[in-house]
Amino acid sequence: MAPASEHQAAKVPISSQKLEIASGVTLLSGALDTASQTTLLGEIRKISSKAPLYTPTMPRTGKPWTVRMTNCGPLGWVSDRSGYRYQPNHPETGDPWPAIPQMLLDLWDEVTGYPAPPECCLVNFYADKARMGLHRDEDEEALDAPVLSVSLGDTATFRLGGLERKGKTQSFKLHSGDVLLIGGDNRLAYHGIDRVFPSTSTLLKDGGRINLTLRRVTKP
Ligand code: MD6
Ligand code: FE
Repeated sequence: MAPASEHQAAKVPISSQKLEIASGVTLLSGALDTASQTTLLGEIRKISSKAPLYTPTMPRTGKPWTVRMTNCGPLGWVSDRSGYRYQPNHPETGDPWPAIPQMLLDLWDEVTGYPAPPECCLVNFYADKARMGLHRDEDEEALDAPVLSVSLGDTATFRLGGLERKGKTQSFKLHSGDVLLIGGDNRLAYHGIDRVFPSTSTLLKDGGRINLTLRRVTKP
């Protein structure tokens, strides 16, 4: 066993297949191998048993999202009639969010090199018809940190636009085990999920897709 003071190699083996989609937007295709995906899924199941997935509602209209959500980390991102915000407690149980699994903290360090850990890991669950409209991740103060996303389960079409809502967009698929980084010039780019393709992965026993987004919220 290595002494605790010695540098420890990240426990998550990541592949070197890097695709630069746009400035500051990098797709690490197939970054997590099947074993890591299974381990991570087990961690997410533990999180959702303590902090159950719930159906958030849209600001103002109160319309339900098609995606169900939960969080881990000191701060969770929530959406309800009064708006979007980060808060330390689950909106339904009132409990603090569970901790971010160590393997995700290691992945963040390895992939982002950011000098402080993520404070939020938003867990999005997509059943068959769920989708996510074009949006920007803009509720964080630490906009110098990228957002790191991990996809598990069924394949989805990710749409990436630019800094203006009406600008040109491109789309590409996200597969189970893919890691996507959005930062730099495009940290505030519009993006969303057009659709999920059922039965394209066997990772989730009952199908569907999980996406995790790790964010640094406050300035370190
Ligand atoms: C999703 N992802 O993949 C939704 N945001 O289901 C996001 O909204 C996202 O993948 C910021 C950075 C990367 C992302
Ligand atoms: Fe996003």
